[in-house]
Amino acid sequence: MCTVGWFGVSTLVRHHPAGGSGEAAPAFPNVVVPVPVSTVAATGGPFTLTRDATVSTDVPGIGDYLAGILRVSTGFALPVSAGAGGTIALVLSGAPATVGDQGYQLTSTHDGVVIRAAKPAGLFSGVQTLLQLMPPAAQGPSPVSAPVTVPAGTVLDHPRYAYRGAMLDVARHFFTVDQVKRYIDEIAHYKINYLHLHLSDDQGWRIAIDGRPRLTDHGGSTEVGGGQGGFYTQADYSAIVAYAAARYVTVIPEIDMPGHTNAALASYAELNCDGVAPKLYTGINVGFSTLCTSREATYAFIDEVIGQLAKLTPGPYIHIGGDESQSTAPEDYVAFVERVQKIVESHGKTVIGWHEIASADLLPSTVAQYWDPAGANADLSRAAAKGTKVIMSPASHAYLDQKYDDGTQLGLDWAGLNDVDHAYDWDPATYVIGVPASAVLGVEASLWTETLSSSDDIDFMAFPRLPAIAEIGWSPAETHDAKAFRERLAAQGPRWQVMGVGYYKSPQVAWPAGS
Ligand code: TNX
Repeated sequence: MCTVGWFGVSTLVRHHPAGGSGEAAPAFPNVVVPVPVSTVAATGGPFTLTRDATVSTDVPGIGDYLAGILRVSTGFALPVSAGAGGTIALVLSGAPATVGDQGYQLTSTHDGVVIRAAKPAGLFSGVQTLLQLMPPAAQGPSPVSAPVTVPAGTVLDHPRYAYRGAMLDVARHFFTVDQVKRYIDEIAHYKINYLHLHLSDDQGWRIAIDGRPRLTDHGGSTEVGGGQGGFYTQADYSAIVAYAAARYVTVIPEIDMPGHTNAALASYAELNCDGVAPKLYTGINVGFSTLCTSREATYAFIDEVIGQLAKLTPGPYIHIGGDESQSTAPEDYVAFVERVQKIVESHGKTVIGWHEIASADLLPSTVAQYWDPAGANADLSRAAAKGTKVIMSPASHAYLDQKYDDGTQLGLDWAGLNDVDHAYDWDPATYVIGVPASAVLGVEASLWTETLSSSDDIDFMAFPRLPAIAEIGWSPAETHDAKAFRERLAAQGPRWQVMGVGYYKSPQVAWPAGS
């Protein structure tokens, strides 16, 4: 049987001699996104999953996750046991030191697959690679008769950046817990390890805060276009956090302030300098709202909100927004950011804010998230020189809400059109003048939802660009190659097809027939 028969990507059929054995090993297939640090093909494979296969694991949840997917697609029992010795073995020892905390080593032979890592997060990433090395149907919703194979070889892999995020705006349009879980599953396939939830904006407040019922009853009651909105109870939110954690994704809650706050201002009059609550807002213009930065009531409110969010957040970060505060005087803005940083710190969390916060004196731990396509920002480079870490989300490349081309029905285009080649065509280490490679914590793909209201809309805008940003965040700079990336991406098409993930069939990619 042909070991790489399903791949259908031209470069995969190249063969090269295997060192010394005299037997030819097939080239390792170029199908994994993000591309691993190194892949070496071996002879004697492939591994074929059979009815009597077992999974052994040092981390029960990861074994169950993998077996759960493969049971659905094969109908095999795939019992999961603790320890070693399974046909597929997930082992927390013996990995080379280079894998670090998030990497892994995957070895596949005729007899089985072993994934080794130092930490569970690494094992989970190895499992994603394993799934992508199997035929697409292995991730499908019903049993298939075709064999599930894995090419023989070794993958050694670890991320370029520790932080690889995806942001979902649940404020402009509300998305249910199940819709967010669906997106978590989708991003986890590409080794994204942070989900940033934009929980409040002018058009809606989406998280219940004890003692502040109007935030959700009133502030959560609408969305862009005037729909009914919605919000998460704290139990809902905890369910999202737990679901994400089981996929090694850490949730970062964002409460955007002092601008982008009309929903809060409409809910509590005391947050307004004139003491008058504005009407709810369902348009898409920005820059008109601000919390009253001179009122103590504002800081009491923020302390309550951040305090409760901190308790719901096992991860280190709370995002305070800070973007486009065009209705806040610059000196008030600076004082506000400096004070809110301390509130977040007092609740034991680290601040992330959009890069405008760099006009303030930042705490050493505070992280700035860069969004401007311009690639230069004096405040940010000054902060970076003093040690501020930066997450890169330049809108022209990493904003998944921007249109692919002139004909794209969904999305906005203020940062320019952004087809997949363009989404992939940048380097976080050199993007912002004055922000050196050493200051870059990672990357984030942002999905704003002014024009998006369903999971189909999310899928269409996120795929295939989210994998482009994921690869920029994970893979070594030396592997960056647009043509090779397009080939890997093409191999994802059939996968999305079987998983029911609708995607934009960018003409830049030679999608296999039928995907
Ligand atoms: C800019 S850049 C925003 C969002 C919008 C988005 C639409 C930044 C941090 N904020 O408020 O939703 O553009 O593309």
